[in-house]
Amino acid sequence: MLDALKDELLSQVNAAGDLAALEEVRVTALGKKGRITGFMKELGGLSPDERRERGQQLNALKDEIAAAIDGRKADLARAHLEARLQAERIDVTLPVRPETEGRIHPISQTIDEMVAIFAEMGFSVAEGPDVEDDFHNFTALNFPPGHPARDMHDTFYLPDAGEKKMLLRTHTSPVQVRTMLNKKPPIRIIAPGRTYRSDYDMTHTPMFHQIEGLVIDEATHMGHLKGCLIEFCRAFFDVDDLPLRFRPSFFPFTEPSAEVDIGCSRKGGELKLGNYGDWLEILGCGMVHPNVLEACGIDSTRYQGFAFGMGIERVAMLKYGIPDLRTFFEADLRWLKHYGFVPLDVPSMAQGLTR
Ligand code: 2U9
Repeated sequence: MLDALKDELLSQVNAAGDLAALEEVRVTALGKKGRITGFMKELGGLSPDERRERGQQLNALKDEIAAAIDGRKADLARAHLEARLQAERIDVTLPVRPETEGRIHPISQTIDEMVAIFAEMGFSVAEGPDVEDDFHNFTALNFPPGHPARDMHDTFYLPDAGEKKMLLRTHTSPVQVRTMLNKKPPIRIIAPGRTYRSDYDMTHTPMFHQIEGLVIDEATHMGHLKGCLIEFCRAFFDVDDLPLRFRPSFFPFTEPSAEVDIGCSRKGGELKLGNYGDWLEILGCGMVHPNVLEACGIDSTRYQGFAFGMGIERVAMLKYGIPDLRTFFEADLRWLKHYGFVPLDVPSMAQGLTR
């Protein structure tokens, strides 16, 4: 009779398809009201000899069923793990999903290219705050109080908070002012970054980017300025014999000052860069005004230097054929996919600026 029970329970154990079913079998056989337990309870009514024999049989049966349950439990656990490993398997050799890769904005790429070129010439990158005070943005740069040049910049002033009038920098020049106030010459820095002017039309956005440069040393002269900018423009536009023209100009912070044109041709509505007789304005520059040096704590009888500035959107549009300035800041992913750069295309002088 116990043999029949054993066969029945063992077949139930082997038929249990999951841990819950197996537990049910265990309760039916070995639980408080289980069938084996029931027989155990009947032992008390037997004679001592019968009780010993029947007790040994029941204990053996109990052990065998418990062992079968444990074995089945291990089988189920192994099968469960195997199923998960099959279902959750990942193929690490598959290529990266292309849609997860973003694009580098043309402004960032252009800044990276310029940094690569100037780094090669020994310039460091300097940064400063977007929110500035009147001294660092205007006064130190030789804009006298009430001078019309201050109006030219269409400054965004912040709501009054305290005695100091704060504003959004109208150029990155305050970065150079801060560098001169904090470091002794020789100085050789570029300052790329955001700038702000209250202006919005086809060719102006209220936020735009500039890169400015500053070199201060004891004998830095106009020849260094010209050589530096000629080398920069030829590298940036990738035209070896690109002609440059320096036209006299005026800025409050430089004297003498010049605007720089590069050679081009506009025949047939197409713009080509090179020695074609036509000219295109590209940047401004000059020798740092002695008043600026003195305002920034530098002895103008001992040191002199040059500075330059250019708009990044403008040269990016030129170099990459982007027709409309305003699209730079519309955050249109289709535009970014078209004009953006792949992240691994990192500009460097050794590997090429941008492929
Ligand atoms: C210090 C001293 C001198 C920076 C310079 C220009 C000429 C210039 C414009 C180009 C187009 C700005 O983006 S734009 O509108 N900039 O023409 N910038 S010299 O001169 C400095 C700067 C800082 C202390």
